Amino acid sequence: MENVEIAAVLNEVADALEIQGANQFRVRAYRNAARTIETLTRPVSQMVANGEDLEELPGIGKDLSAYLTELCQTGHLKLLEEIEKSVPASLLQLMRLEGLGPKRAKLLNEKLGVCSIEDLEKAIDNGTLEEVRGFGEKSVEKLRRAIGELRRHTARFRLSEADQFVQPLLDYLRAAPEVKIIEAAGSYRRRRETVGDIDLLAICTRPRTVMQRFTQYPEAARVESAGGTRGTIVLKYGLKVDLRVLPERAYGAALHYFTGSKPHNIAVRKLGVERGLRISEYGVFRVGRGKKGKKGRARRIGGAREQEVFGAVGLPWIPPELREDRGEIEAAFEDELPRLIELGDIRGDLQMHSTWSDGRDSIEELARACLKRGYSYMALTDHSQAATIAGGIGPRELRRQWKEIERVRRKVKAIHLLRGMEVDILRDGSLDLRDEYIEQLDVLVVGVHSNMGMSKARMTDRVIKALAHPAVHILAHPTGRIINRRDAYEIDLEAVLEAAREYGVALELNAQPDRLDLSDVQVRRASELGVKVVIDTDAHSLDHLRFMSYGVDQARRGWLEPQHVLNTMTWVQLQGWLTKKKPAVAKRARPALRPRRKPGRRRRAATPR
Ligand code: DGT
Ligand code: CA
Ligand code: CA
Ligand code: ZN
Repeated sequence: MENVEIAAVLNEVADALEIQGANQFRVRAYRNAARTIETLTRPVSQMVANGEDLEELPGIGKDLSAYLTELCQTGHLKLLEEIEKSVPASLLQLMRLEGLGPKRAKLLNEKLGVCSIEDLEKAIDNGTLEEVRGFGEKSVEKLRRAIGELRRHTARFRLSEADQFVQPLLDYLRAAPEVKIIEAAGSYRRRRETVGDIDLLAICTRPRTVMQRFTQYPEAARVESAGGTRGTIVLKYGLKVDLRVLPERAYGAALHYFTGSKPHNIAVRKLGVERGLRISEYGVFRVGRGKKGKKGRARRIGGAREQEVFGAVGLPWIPPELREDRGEIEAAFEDELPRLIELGDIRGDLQMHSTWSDGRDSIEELARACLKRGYSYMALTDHSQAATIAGGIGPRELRRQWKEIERVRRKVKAIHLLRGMEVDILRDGSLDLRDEYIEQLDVLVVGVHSNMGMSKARMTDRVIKALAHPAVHILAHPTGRIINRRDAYEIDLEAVLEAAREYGVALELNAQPDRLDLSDVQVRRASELGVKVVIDTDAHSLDHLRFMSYGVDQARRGWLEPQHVLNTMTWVQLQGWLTKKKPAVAKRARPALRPRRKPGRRRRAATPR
């Protein structure tokens, strides 16, 4: 069992308990445990198999440790089955709707007998939902939207989810000596933010043996089809995987074909036709001229390697991330393909949260982890106080935090630790921190975390007003979308980009795999307009720092080169970029400042107002 599956079961237990009205502490214990498991770098099942002590993990006590062991060994949890007897599964499904927690789901069940999303939809349509206390016109509209979103979104998997399942499967298949080459093509190889299914391609000495191994994969829930060279399984998690075993001479052509995208393939095939070539998943063929209208014989001219496909139509090899027929073929002809950014170009991470707000790890741990990743700088950006659910911190705590930052700076000298904050953009576009504090930050990240339902015009004004503040460096997660869960808020991104350029603000490409905000197309537009992009992990734990690779994948899909990205700068360059903003703020902030204290006299931290 994979960690995400285990975490999902624990969350189900918590949901079910909550619907039953169980003790809040008990509910929270399961949620915390789920979070622990989710962010773990090693498979719990492996720890169980090794007989390791699970109680060493944070938030895992004796009971939970026993449940985890049971789950890993049997794939089931008796406890959940017991609890679920009294809670219909469809009611649990209801809670996947954005904005509908266990309490309200339970209320709907009791008042209207709503047991499923279909029931809820009926209750919305016939107006009975609005009669329930606490469900005004607005929240009903929100639920209607949430149902639409859930329906539209659930068919695809996030790339990070796919990674969790594809990598172990590849390892499993590679362990067979008959497998010479195996790799994943399709949208997975193009690093799309979500994937519909996984397309594996292989070269094997004994296809049947490998196909058998594939269909016997322990994580498969069922086998949809299995032939001599082609099979399809569905993993327990719901992800569908195709495997095709290919002859060596066609491998490159098949890799190109199954990597796609379809529009890219069609464009390349058309180029082939213009040159008297037939390009398919079987190879590249020169079509002989047939006599008297008859089709001539086709002669194979390539197909073993992907380069041969591109080369046949006069193109250089095109990186998979660009293969969307968004101008990559034209650019390749002109020899103007971008020099795409790589993970190794990243020199620091400028958004992360520590235990001071809603992060899980301390500043020192974060600093050491960033150093280990080879970064030369990093910014700590805990939430400001308006973000109450995210443990936002006020000025008094901020001052204490700065002392802690000083301490860590002295201990972890090899990395430049920037004093930052992720400050809320309030409803009216003002910032959730006074200028006298803002002035003392090295990096100011701003973002919208509340009132996301505003009209497009108001939201756009709100964000642009914030960007106009002279100290702002970075706009975090500019559209607010959460993949498979929440649509972007209404905003005129083009206008925001124009403002960002005018005010010299960088736009974030938030690398959290469920955000990836900005999207590939948006990030490309930003760089076209000359707006700097910053790829941040927005890490809430040490483990999240690795999400940088997802940000880089998305940036590559957006044609970004290193010079488009703020955090490829050297420390000296970055310092220059950051401090450009300083003088303007200092001027604004000065009137609010108290008289400078005399050197040598200690003063206590300012109290928040
Ligand atoms: P997905 O799975 O929805 O995330 O997207 P893909 O791109 O992986 O698409 P998929 O799995 O349906 O097919 C894999 C690749 O096979 C696709 O990217 C291009 C190629 N392909 C599939 N159907 C066609 C087609 O009708 N024409 C052409 N030219 N290529 C196709
Ligand atoms: Ca696919
Ligand atoms: Ca497919
Ligand atoms: Zn944020």
